Amino acid sequence: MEPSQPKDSVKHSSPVLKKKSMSETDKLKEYIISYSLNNCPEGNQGYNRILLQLCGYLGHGKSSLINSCVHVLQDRKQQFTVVAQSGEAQGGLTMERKSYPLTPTITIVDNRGCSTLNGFETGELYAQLGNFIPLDLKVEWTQGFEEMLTRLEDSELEPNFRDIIVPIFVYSVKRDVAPSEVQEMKNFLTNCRNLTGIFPLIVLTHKTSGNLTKLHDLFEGMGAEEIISVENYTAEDHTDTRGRHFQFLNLIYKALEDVDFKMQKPINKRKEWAKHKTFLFSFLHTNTPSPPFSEDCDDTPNIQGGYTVYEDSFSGHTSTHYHHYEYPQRNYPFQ
Ligand SMILES: Nc1nc2c(ncn2[C@@H]2O[C@H](COP(=O)(O)OP(=O)(O)O)[C@@H](O)[C@H]2O)c(=O)[nH]1
Ligand SMILES: [Mg+2]
Repeated sequence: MEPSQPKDSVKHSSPVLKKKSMSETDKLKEYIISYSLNNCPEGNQGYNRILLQLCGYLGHGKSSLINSCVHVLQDRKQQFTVVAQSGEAQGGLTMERKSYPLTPTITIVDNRGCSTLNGFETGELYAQLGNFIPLDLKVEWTQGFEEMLTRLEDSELEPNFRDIIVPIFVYSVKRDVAPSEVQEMKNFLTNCRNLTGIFPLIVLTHKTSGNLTKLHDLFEGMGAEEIISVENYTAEDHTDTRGRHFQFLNLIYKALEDVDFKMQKPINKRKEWAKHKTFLFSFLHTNTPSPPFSEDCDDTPNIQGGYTVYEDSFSGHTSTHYHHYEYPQRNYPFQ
């Protein structure tokens, strides 16, 4: 039995966000720090942590965003400190899903970022978003991703049903978007949404160093629901201002709104897990640009990707079997 709060428990009450006065910023901070999943309409449904999972290309400001979020939630008297190393060369085949607790309930999660969004490394991101990879575990990808995933499964790791994941896509305004990237990003964002049930929050970094309006419109055109532009606190420039603080508190607040919305209805975790596993194995098997997978999945096995995930309806356990099926021809948005 998963712990759950009674339905008539205290509900979240939203802070007033109309003015950006200091007291409103403080209220927002207080709301975030005291946020508890127990106060969701259906109780916590067995979840006890929210992971803000950062994703995006290399060098766009993910680690700096973590430093900024940590900074705005700490005591005002404390100096800015670098907790997540920014600009570091985390390359090669080592991946680590490094986590930084922000509050008792909320943890922000870094990763090294991808150089493209449709290759091997993206499988790693999808595995993170689907909660297939534990936090803070250094993993060497020697024989390839598929082998690693099998090893994770063999280690009898229980599916992680305790963490609720909010995807956050970080993009720097300084960069020019190539036409090919637009398709790649839209596809990626849609897959993130389907893996987590939440459309990624878009964070535009370096907001004063490029064409913010153009990028804002571009992401809006991709279906983004929340686009937040920020100037990160960095080792070079960490002058506190009220507006700058507000940007990061507002981002976390928006993430909590998404959690509230998702938690309004009962979540069938085992079914979601099986669906995500099918998608992930398909992606890893083909290792080609992946089409957004459908949310309208029924209980019949999905044979589209070469792997089939079977769910035992009695125990809820899943098993994965490999099949030599071809992808059926479908009209994907970008083919
Ligand atoms: N001016 C400015 N510099 C930033 C901002 N975000 C990141 N940086 C700098 O950009 C570089 C890359 O940032 P980093 O956080 O390491 O990117 P990551 O690879 O996505 O984690 C570092 O030198 C940061 O100091 C921002 O919003 N404004
Ligand atoms: Mg980084």
